[in-house]
Amino acid sequence: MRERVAITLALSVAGTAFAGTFSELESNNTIGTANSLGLFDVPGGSVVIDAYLGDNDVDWYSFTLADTSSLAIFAAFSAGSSADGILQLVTDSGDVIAFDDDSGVGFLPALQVESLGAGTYYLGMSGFGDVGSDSVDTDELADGIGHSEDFGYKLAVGFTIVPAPGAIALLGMGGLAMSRRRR
Ligand SMILES: [Ca+2]
Ligand SMILES: [Ca+2]
Ligand SMILES: [Ca+2]
Repeated sequence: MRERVAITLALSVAGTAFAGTFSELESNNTIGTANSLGLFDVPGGSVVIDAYLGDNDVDWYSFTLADTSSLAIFAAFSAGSSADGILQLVTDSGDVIAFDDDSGVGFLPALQVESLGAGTYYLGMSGFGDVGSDSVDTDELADGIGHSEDFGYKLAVGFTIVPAPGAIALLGMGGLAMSRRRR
């Protein structure tokens, strides 16, 4: 048992800022007040966000990728059953790069994005009617205005980070450099 705890700790330190559950902290209604999920580095990591979307509420989360990553996000209900959420993925400069409405359970969203470059990104969870798929490639951010959804949700966010070819080469060279240094 004690060994397992030690291994889990080692993995979380190496892989991600958060491992486990993150509880949202209001107010997080703009990208400027987004809840930070931290820095994710090789080999990636995952976090489950525990949150509530109230009337005209929008929940923004930020994360930073140390290297190119693929991202999978899946929303699930924790309270309520017929709720309709939407999800936006936004760059550091406020450009909307992905949107989903209903790819998850019921009317909840899910997103998969390949090859996100290193940098900081923002995830916005809001209610149906706030923004739509036509907000992609624009700066139209979810602001919560215009929806009357009211439900609890969990957002599972997972990253797989593969070092760029140059970085892989450097890792390989690291072993070589160490053996050389021993001479
Ligand atoms: Ca909220
Ligand atoms: Ca909020
Ligand atoms: Ca939806």
